Parts: sequence; structure tokens; C-alpha cells
Amino acid sequence: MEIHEGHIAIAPPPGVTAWDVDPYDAEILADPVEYYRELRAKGAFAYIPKYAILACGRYAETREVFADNERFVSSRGVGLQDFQLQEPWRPPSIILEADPPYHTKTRTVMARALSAGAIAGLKDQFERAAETLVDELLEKGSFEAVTELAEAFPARVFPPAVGLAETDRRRLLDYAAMVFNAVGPDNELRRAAMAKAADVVPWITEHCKRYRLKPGGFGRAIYEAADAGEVTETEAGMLVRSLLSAGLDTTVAGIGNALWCLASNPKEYEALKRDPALVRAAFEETLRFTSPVHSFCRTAQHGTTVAAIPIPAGAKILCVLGAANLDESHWPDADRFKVARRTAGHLAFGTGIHGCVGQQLARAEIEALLKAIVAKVGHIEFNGDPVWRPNNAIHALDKLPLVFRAD
Ligand code: OVV
Repeated sequence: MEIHEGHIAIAPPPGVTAWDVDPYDAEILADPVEYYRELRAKGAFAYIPKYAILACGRYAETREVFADNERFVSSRGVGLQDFQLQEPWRPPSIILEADPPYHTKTRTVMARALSAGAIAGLKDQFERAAETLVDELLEKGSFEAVTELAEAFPARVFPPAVGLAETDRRRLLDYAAMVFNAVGPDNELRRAAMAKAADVVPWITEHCKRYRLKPGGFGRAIYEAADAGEVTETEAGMLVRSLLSAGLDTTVAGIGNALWCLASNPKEYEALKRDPALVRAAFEETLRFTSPVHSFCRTAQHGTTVAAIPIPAGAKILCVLGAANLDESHWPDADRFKVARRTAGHLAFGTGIHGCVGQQLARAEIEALLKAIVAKVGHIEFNGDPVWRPNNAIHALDKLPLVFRAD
């Protein structure tokens, strides 16, 4: 058995095309649509010699792998590294990187903390914060939408919702950059993100503690499950860490990508202004069209087959959610952004038992923001070229110069 990038190096299974590509190449990460198309064209799976893994990007097989947590486990890590073979950079997440039955327990606690009821109580706060921010940006006219909007909005509303007494936007974003780049190979992106560990990790660990969290937030809701004996105090801290890992950068990406979609498709923005009830659909279409989490891996626990392709035990499978969400055999006019599209079944939040537990929170944030934008902003225009920021798991913008006009 050969080990490569921390996982079992598999041989190409019969019937699978080898493709000499690096899915974590910075240029592909910044502009992935052609790579997505080629991946789908290779078949149900492609073999990637550079990492000795399989990759899938067609809708059906990507969904099948993600939906089957028994054959395709998360406890061995959702990146290239197999946690059975190599020690991960941090203690594994007890929800993302766990399987049932343990996962069922932690997921139940997290799902309750992030329940519809808990989120409904934040709606007014989110809407007020959105109106204030959009007014400020209209006042400025032109602005850099990644820092001043996509980051600014979640940075204002998410830490208070968690109950963080003290917030540090830079450290929270740097930590997320570590978490999401960590699922890739040991490339330049991963190393650059990890270089900040000594400064960022102790801060995160400290702010997951009970006494750092204010009553009424998601953090304390998790610690209440420890009081009830459902999880230990340590596990509660680990679940708060999951909130801080997955709760900020993802919504930053979603908001930036939504603005990019709307600025690139002025007719669709007009449709949204005519019918603001489409705000929710516009966000779902943004998720489908730009897949803020572009890919995660699973590990085949045993030998199995998918689409008649034999998959050996221990194989890492790169599930390219961004490619599945653009699969023309599943989505009519897949390469067009249409706010009125039926987007049910998109894989941007994953699917199955690991499907995004914070998705209602993400929707509540972006809907508050898009509602304020649609109500107040007549036109959204580029004020320079957008620049994408390569990341081993996140597809998001680095720079988005925009103009908001009231008329
Ligand atoms: C979905 C997700 C992404 C990144 C980190 C985590 C979860 C976590 O549980 O730490």
C-alpha cells in the first residue's frame, strides 16, 4: 500500500480515465468552470494521478457519494489527508469529521442551537444591520464589496449571534482560511494559511470557552446541552469551534458571490427589484451557480462500486460540488444565472446527514441583506475587474469593486 499526500494511493480503476490535472492549481481555483466541464466530460469519475485519487463532478454520482455516509465516511477527513494514516493539523471536528453514531449526538446538539426558532429571533437584528450597512454604502457610492460588504455584514451580525463578547474579524477570517485550505494538499495556499496558526489558534480556542460567551447566543445554547448531560464541556467547546470554523467565511463567500452574480446579470437584478419575493430564490441560484464550497472529499470505507466503477477501500474521492451544480444533464441552461430557476436539489450545502447545519442561518443573513439592497439600490455595477481568491475548498472573491446607485 502506497501513501501519497497522507492518503492511500489508489491505482486507476478499470474504465476510469486518468486526467493529468491539479484540481488545487491556483488558476483553476480562481476560474474553475472549464475544469468543471472537463471533469464531467471524463465520465462518472476521473483518476487524478497527481494525488492518486478519484474525482467526480457529475450531478448523479456526486450526490450518490455525498448521500451515502456509510460507504463514504467523513471520519477519515474531508480533505486529501486520511486521518487514519496521518495526524490532522488540529483535533478533528466532532461534527464535520465524524460518522454515526457519534455524529448523530453532536449533530443533534448543533441542529438545536441553530434551529429555525433560534434564527427567527435574529431576523429583526439582521434586517436593521442590513439597512444600516446598505445606507452607508449608498452614501459612499463606490466601494470594495469584499471587505466593505461581504465581510462587513457577517462580521457585524455573526459574532453577536454566537454570543462572542469580543470579536476579531481578522482572526476569525484567518482561522477560516486555515480550516478550508487545510482540506487541500500541502500546497502554497495551505502553507500560507497555516503560517498564521501560532497567532490565530490560541485566540480561537480561548473564545470557544463558556465564560467568553454571552447568554442568549448559539454558543451558550451549545453549552446548555452540556448542562443537560448530552455532551461534555469539552465537546461543547469543540462545537463552538465548529461554529467559528464554518460560520463566517462561508457566508462571506455567499454574499460576495451573490453580488457578483447580480452585477454580472443586470436583467436578473431588475427582475429581483420587480419581485423582491425572489430574494430567496436568487440566493439559492447564487449557491448553485457559484458553489461557495467548491469541493470536499470522502473516503471509501470498503471496496464498492458507483456507476459500475469499482472503488477500492481507502480511496479518497474528491467530490466537486461546483461541477455537479453546473451539470447540464441535470440543470437546463446550467451556465446561466436565473433568479427564477428551480434550484431544489443543488449540492452547495451538501446533502445527507452532513448537509449544512447552518443553512437556515446563512439564508437568514443573506436574505436580510439582499432585501435591503433590493429595496434601496437601483443599480449595481462593477467599478473595476473582480478578482477571485484561490482557496482549496472555498470559491470566493478577493476583490469586488462595485458602485451602488440609488436610482
Ligand atoms: C462544514 C464545516 C466546514 C469547516 C469546518 C467545520 C465544518 C467544523 O466542524 O469545524
